[in-house]
Amino acid sequence: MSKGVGKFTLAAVFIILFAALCGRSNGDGLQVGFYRGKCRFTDVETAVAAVISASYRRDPTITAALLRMQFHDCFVNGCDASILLDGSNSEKTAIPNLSVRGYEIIESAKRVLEKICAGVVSCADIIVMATRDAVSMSGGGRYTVQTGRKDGTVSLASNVDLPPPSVSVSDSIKAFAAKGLNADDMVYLIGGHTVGVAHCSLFMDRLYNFNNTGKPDPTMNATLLATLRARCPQNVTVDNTANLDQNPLSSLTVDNSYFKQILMRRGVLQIDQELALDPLSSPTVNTIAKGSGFSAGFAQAMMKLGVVQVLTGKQGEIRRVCNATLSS
Ligand code: HEM
Ligand SMILES: *[C@@H]1O[C@H](CO)[C@@H](O)[C@H](O)[C@H]1NC(C)=O
Ligand SMILES: *[C@@H]1O[C@H](CO)[C@@H](O)[C@H](O)[C@H]1NC(C)=O
Ligand SMILES: *[C@@H]1O[C@H](CO)[C@@H](O)[C@H](O)[C@H]1NC(C)=O
Ligand SMILES: CC(=O)N[C@H]1CO[C@H](CO)[C@@H](O)[C@@H]1O
Repeated sequence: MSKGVGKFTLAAVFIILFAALCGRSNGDGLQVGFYRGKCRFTDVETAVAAVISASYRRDPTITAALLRMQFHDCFVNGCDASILLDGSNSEKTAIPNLSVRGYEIIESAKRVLEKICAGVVSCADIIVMATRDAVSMSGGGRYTVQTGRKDGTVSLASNVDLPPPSVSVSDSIKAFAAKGLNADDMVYLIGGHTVGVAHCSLFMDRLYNFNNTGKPDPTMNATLLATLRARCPQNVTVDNTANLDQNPLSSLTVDNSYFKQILMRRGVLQIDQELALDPLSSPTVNTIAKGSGFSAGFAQAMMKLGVVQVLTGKQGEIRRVCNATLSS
């Protein structure tokens, strides 16, 4: 009995020590409505929504940009806006960042807030609020987000270890598990590929020379193969893009259509197709494609993504502009 308690206490001490050493938690210190009453008479979430709504009306592809931004920010060093920092060797400069877009949208929301209540709202929270707003404007349902994140001060290209498009489902599950996200969370989150595009260079191998066979990926739908080959010819200097959700009526909508497409072997990236084929993920893919639970499941997974290794309380800082730390 006492031995059991001793073990438990020891385990608790280790967990606390570990958390203290890392200095980062998954969500402790965050709350819904953290900014209520903290920005004069302005409601912070309404102010962010106004900026995002105006941007969205000009360009509905911002939803894809913001989703990818939140994924990259939260996956690399936690949701601390480190992806926004400029610098000769910052995360932005790493190869997978080459095509992350939307920095200007976050910066303009920040400018609006700084004018009303300077030094109050973190860039890390703006990313999460802005993404939530864009998802709801794109038909994905509105979810509640917790706020109270602080901005990080470190951004290193060498910290960027995002999974490549050829990642296997089992390795991807491991990468998400390392962030406290389970296999179902992963499937829902990669469902973010229901909007947005990928460059030909990231799936060319599947069209012409899969796994050095000199042939296309046998798992790709023949109709899709022809379409994508036309869009991505060999030996050209331009790097075109193709929609990740190959249902043309739904490529700007956050819904379960991506999952229906991958069941028809119409996944664009290797990981997209593997999700539907691998027994580790295919049951969840089937459930999402055939049911009505995508919005709720995606929302829940986005909330979990938004609390990965956040800085709160006395940790971190509130930047004045999102591309630079206070001391730079
Ligand atoms: C194993 C995990 C993942 C891999 C390997 C992966 C890979 C990729 C790749 C290669 C692209 C194309 C980039 C380009 O051509 O410039 C892309 C785009 C995108 N990804 Fe993912 N991704 C993953 C997970 C996620 C997650 C979790 C989300 C969000 C919840 C997400 C959202 C997006 C979006 C929205 C785009 C389109 C961006 C745009 O149109 O600007 N991805 N992803
Ligand atoms: C690629 O080829 C290697 C051996 O040439 C094989 O072991 C591997 O399973 C192949 N991968 C895929 C995804 O087909
Ligand atoms: C493209 O270039 C490669 C050499 O880089 C060559 O082997 C191949 O035949 C070319 N393909 C076409 C379609 O021109
Ligand atoms: C391939 O895609 C077409 C639509 O373009 C679809 O009708 C067909 O069922 C798909 N094939 C498979 C094997 O799912
Ligand atoms: C959008 C963005 O900031 N992209 C950067 C990614 O990294 C390269 C350097 O490798 C920069 O030139 C880009 O500006």
